[in-house]
Amino acid sequence: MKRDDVHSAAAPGAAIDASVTPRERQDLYDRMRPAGLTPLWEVLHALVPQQPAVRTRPAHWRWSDVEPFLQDAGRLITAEEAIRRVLILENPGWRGESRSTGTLYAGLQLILPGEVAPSHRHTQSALRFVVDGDGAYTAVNGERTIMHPGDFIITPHWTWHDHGNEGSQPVVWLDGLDIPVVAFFESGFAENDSARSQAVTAAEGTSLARFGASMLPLKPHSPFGATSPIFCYPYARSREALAHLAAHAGLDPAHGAALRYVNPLTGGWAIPTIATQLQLLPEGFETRTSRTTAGTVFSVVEGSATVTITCPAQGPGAGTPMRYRVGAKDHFVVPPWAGLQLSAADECVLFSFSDAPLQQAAGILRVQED
Ligand code: GTQ
Repeated sequence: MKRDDVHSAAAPGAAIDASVTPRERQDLYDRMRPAGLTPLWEVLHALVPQQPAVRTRPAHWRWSDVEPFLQDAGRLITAEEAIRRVLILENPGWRGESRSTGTLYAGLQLILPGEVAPSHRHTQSALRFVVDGDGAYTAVNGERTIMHPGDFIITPHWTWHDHGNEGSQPVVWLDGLDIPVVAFFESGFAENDSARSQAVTAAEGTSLARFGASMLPLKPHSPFGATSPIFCYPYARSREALAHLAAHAGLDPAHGAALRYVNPLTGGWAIPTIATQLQLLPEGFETRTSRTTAGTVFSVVEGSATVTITCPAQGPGAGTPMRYRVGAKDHFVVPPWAGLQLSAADECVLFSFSDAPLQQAAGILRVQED
């Protein structure tokens, strides 16, 4: 009998008992299955891989491909009936599972003038990044914020939130949620509000005035627990900061001018489970290749770039670089541990989110820059 037939999972050099047949072992496995037992040594290499076993694939959704489907959805179902009229950016490696990466959900939500997406709350944390159109609102905890392209808005876990559009344009934003994480923990709760839209109890801009002027209230106050008390980070401010840094403060070779969104009460991530950042690449800037175990969803805000994604040496798509030419309002996914290189054709601004805070908390985040 060949050694490999008997000991498929054996470590090199391991002592082997050649008198045992594969059938004897299979019999044992068959007998123990009804007892709820299974042998680790048959699965150890898959359970504890030497390199990340990545199902997430590189993916690109062109705005010109997506927008007509959003328009069609707008004709065929109301926001109220749908509750949330969203087209999920489903990763080809996770078809049927509503995931953009293994841990993150992303979708594009459309709300037409006059519509309301009714108030509800859930354990999942959500971010909104405004992609197209102006004048819709999100309400969180009694405060509304009017959405402008590029604004980053948080709906903290277990807070009532509703969306509406009292403007004159259709509005589309990117939804990012930790849905797969909460599902993994089997810990999701949700409730519908008795009110269609929650009552407005605070003037627009109150949370930003209280927490977003590099100042904090004199008395301790943390309305959303571990989540940032600022629930709208206006694009105009973030972009101005990045433009200043790009012009006057030098560029990070792997990221250009880049800043992360912060919880001003802790200095930590704005959302406890999701890292969010904005970066600006000057015209012609070519980043160095970087990779991180945190799979990432990108939204192109302005400009255009060539994105080169190189998957790890093992697994589907191994080693062959994928190259996307991306423009404003496009979305793309960089899988965990894939190399990412960006070349800006013209000045380019990118928003992105990942599961880095969870990996950091677990001590498993790896980042590599060439
Ligand atoms: O707006 O609350 O894309 O609950 C998916 C689930 C959006 C939302 C989504 C949600 C929401």
